[in-house]
Amino acid sequence: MRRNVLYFSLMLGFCGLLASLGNLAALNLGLATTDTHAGSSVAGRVRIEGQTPQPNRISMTADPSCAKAHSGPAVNEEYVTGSGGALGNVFVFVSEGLGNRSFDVPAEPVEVDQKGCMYLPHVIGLQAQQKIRIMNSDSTTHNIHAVPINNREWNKAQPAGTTLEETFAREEIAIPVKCNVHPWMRSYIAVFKHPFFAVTGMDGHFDLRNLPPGEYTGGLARKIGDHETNHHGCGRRSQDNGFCVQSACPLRNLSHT
Ligand SMILES: [Cu+2]
Repeated sequence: MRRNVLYFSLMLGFCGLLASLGNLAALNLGLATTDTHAGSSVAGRVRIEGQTPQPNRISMTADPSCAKAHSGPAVNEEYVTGSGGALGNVFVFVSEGLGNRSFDVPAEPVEVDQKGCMYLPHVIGLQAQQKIRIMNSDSTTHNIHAVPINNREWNKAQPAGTTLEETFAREEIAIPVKCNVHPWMRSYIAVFKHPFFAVTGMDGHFDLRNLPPGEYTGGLARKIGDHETNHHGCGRRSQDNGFCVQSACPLRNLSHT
């Protein structure tokens, strides 16, 4: 049986980020090469080197119904970390190498819920023209407002228990989403023109599956922390968007057996 093995190879440092985080020690965000999977798959792990930032508490006193939905204090998801410096909520994607191929748009929508006046999940990846279905499981009204640069802006009031659907026409990494009622509510939507993207879990792990054979360049995108003052490798435009995007991480197809 033919076995395509894609091996994730990249240079730490080249695709690492260095950021100063206020009173935190310098933070080095890099990728660790990990798994080699049978089949056309590229996997790895994103982690922070150095001190792990602690999440800040969110005050929801402005809307008691939001606070009531949490059994303990709510915390922001700017940094979602696991053991060993694992960093979640990072987009990993193919940035070059797919040529002029076009890809079907998935029929299934991507879903995001508003629960406890937070977005679940906090970051969302989808393909251009794929539907995003947004629920409101809360007992309060939200106002969901996407603020893109390359796509149409939309801004909709969403009463309790309702669902709405939207799409984005063009690739954009990433689009801030906010709630005009609850200022702490923030989400980020990355729109890709192909299906080869992933969001790291709390363990920092990602898996890009079903890649056709070839050589690819990869990308990383993550939210810049509010207290970060130095963002190596991030383009100006990305910073304007509140995101750090790096698009030159080599993903090499090392073997076909
Ligand atoms: Cu809200």
